[in-house]
Amino acid sequence: MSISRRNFLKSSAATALAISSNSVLAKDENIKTIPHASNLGAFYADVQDGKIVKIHSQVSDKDPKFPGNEAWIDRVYSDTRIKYPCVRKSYLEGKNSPELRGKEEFVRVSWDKAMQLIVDKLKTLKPEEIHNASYSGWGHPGLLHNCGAVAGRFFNTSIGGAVGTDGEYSNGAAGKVNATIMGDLEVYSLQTSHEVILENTKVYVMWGADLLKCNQIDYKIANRGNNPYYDKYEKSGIKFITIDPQYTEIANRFGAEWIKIRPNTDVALMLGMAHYLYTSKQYDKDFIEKYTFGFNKFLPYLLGKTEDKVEKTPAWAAKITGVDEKIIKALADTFVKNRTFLAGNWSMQRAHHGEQADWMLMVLAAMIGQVGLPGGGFGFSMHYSGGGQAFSGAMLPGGLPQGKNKVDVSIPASRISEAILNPGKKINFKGGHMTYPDLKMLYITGATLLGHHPNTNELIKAIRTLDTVVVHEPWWTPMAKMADIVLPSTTPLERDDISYGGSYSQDYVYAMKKVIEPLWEARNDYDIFADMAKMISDKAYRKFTGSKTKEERIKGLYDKSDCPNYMSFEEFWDKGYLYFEPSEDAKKFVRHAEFRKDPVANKLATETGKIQIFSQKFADFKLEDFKGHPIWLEPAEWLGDEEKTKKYPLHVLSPHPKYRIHSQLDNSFIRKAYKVTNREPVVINDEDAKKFGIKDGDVVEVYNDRGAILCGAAVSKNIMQGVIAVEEGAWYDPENVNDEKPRCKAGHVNLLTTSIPTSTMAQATSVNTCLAAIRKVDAKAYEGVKAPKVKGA
Ligand SMILES: Nc1nc2c(c(=O)[nH]1)N[C@H]1C(S)=C(S)[C@@H](COP(=O)(O)OP(=O)(O)OC[C@H]3O[C@@H](n4cnc5c(=O)[nH]c(N)nc54)[C@H](O)[C@@H]3O)O[C@H]1N2
Ligand SMILES: Nc1nc2c(c(=O)[nH]1)N[C@H]1C(S)=C(S)[C@@H](COP(=O)(O)OP(=O)(O)OC[C@H]3O[C@@H](n4cnc5c(=O)[nH]c(N)nc54)[C@H](O)[C@@H]3O)O[C@H]1N2
Ligand SMILES: [Mo]
Repeated sequence: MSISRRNFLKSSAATALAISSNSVLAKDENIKTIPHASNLGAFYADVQDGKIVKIHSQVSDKDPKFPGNEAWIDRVYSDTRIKYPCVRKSYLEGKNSPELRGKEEFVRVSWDKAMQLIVDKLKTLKPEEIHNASYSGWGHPGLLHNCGAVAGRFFNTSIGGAVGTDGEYSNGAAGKVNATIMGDLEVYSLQTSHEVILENTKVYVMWGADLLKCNQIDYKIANRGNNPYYDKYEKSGIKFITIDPQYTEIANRFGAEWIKIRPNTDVALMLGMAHYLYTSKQYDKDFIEKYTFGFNKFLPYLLGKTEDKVEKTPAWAAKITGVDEKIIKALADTFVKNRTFLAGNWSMQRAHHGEQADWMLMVLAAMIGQVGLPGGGFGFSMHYSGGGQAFSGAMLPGGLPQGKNKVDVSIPASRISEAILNPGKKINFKGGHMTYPDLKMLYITGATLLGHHPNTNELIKAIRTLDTVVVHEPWWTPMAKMADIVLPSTTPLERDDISYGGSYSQDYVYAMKKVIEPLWEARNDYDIFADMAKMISDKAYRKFTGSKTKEERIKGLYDKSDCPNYMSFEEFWDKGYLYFEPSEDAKKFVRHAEFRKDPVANKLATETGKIQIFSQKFADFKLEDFKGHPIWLEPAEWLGDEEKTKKYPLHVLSPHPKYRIHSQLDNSFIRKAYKVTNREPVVINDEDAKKFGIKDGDVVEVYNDRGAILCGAAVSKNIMQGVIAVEEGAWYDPENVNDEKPRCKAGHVNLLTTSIPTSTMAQATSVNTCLAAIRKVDAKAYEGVKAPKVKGA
């Protein structure tokens, strides 16, 4: 994933500026001020007597009020730190009893013992029997200690590899479609710059894109550099429209017109608009002819001349989406008559048939005809990692090479539980087939399967059938508690590293210096893997380390970039950062402009070199739920299903958390800013709350056939009726572990979500396709998640 997220990087000239820090340098000579950086931004840590006493932002942080970094102190010294290597009791005694995972006590062991247990187990297994679920990368943005990279390198260099994950949780559906349509994934590509938007855009559509919340953190180092632009957006006179079941904070700030759309029905809305643009002859015929392929194959479907005989009129779309027919037409009129930018989100494709959403948005944009014009067209990453910021063009330090994985089977992200439970089963995937391997071991470094994966009860059932589960973690997360062998990792503040940010601007390189010595018996993932490689063989050790020290690696990464041309490593390491200022040209970047200028010389990397409204490749897959052009398909659970909504009347969304990185920070003081009754809030419309007899601040149970969670009610007018939202990432905390499907005290939403795939093509996750019911309950006060008791500690 880290590679695809960077693939837009094309090196060009860059200027580097060394600017002075605006940080308040500590006056007290007993205090050392040390630069560090994380997904939450770059900062200085003040250290006194070996203890962190204060965190303050670096100059690159354009919104130092964001509380995330401050929480590092809390997190580093948290009671939830894993202090020693631990092994589940039965596993240590050789009885295993996998069904006791998550129910049994842990026993403290020595590092040697813990690592020997793992290495002995690895020697009995084939690489195809090990699932390395260290996917994602949110574990750590450092270029050396990136959790996924070190784990991958260990498996590949020491034992030939392991089974990975195919497709991601972020863009699982889009990731299997967009490149065929546009010749580019689009979701991780450089976006039209803010300057261009401010100068040219008249109508800005936040198609579910939460520009503020989602941009607070970065896949690399956050700079919150979009925030000053939003101050300008506010005063720009741009008309903002938000198409979202929720009225977000940024929509409110921009005074956006709110189109309340039923979740998972965007494709119908887009089809209704397309139909209207076609029949009112307002669509851009010239653009369609010159830049796209297959409109004539899509048209019969739009006009009801294919098997389904349904004309996709605005009236038809109104019934499905809940958006008035007149409004659908008025929106289409507005889009086509003004310079309009469509900012697509990612959560609408994290739903059943999510493949269709991105595809149809691109078709609609093509019909509007502004793709490649300044401030027009579409972008799928304006809400992510500082999308819209100008790219510096600098060649930055790269990452730790992972070596070759000889195992050629990866499990589609939505299918992990099913794969564990059904070894040898054959399924459709990417137009072909795949067969599930016979998994025996689950290995996790820097991710939390039992946090991010849908349908937690199904997952736990699957995990309790495996032979061995290993987790490296700094904290006692719910995933760590479900393991057999738990290794205490250092937090990033306990080791040296290097990284850059933001993901798109790529204008700062940061020294992530060790702030304090590792606490308790915590060790770096890198060193743990190096030691285990040595226990496997001297050759494995040499391959893993490349016969280099960590210091040599960090300096090596720096030296192989543009950085030394501007600052010596020593100066950089001392100062903490190096800045490359993006050029004036970079600030004028317009996505797809080259293609628009000359679609022959700059043809897209697609079947025809044009935008594929129709793809023969996809049509040839001959699948029921994925065709040669975008189509509307009813989701498995939605508000338009009269039967299912009788029992479960509310659509559950699980958006990304405002105050966390997924599950990270749920063990910090930031909880106080948003928890209700110390549990995850469930946002519910005020009329719905009345209907269900719920008041703001009540403890409620949200439940369906898959599971049940306790939440604190947050009654609001900023969510439409029929929809509730529980942010993903609360730490799972079962009431009674011996129940078959224990209720969660903390509000971990994935107990409710479904693991059905988006389609038989992408097999991506569908977490936003979820119905549930709600009721007020009496419940004991909740104290929050605790570390388990460990024998011998
Ligand atoms: N319902 C629902 N579920 C979702 C989503 C949704 O929208 N709704 N979104 C999905 C998406 S897009 C994503 S990207 C995933 C995110 O899923 P994850 O990436 O699994 O989420 P995090 O909670 O950030 O997990 C990172 C873990 O790494 C640990 N960690 C941090 N530093 C280190 C270190 O140095 N070493 C080690 N060993 N561990 C470390 C943290 O403590 C944390 O437990 O969630 C997915 N799940
Ligand atoms: N603060 C913070 N920022 C983050 C993250 C985080 O954990 N914390 N995670 C990062 C990661 S890994 C990712 S993948 C991205 C995720 O980016 P997204 O997936 O785009 O983010 P979400 O918060 O899930 O959803 C954004 C908005 O989409 C709306 N929405 C949900 N369903 C629908 C629908 O069917 N139609 C429409 N039109 N709107 C819908 C929601 O109400 C919400 O307001 O965010 C990144 N940014
Ligand atoms: Mo993500």
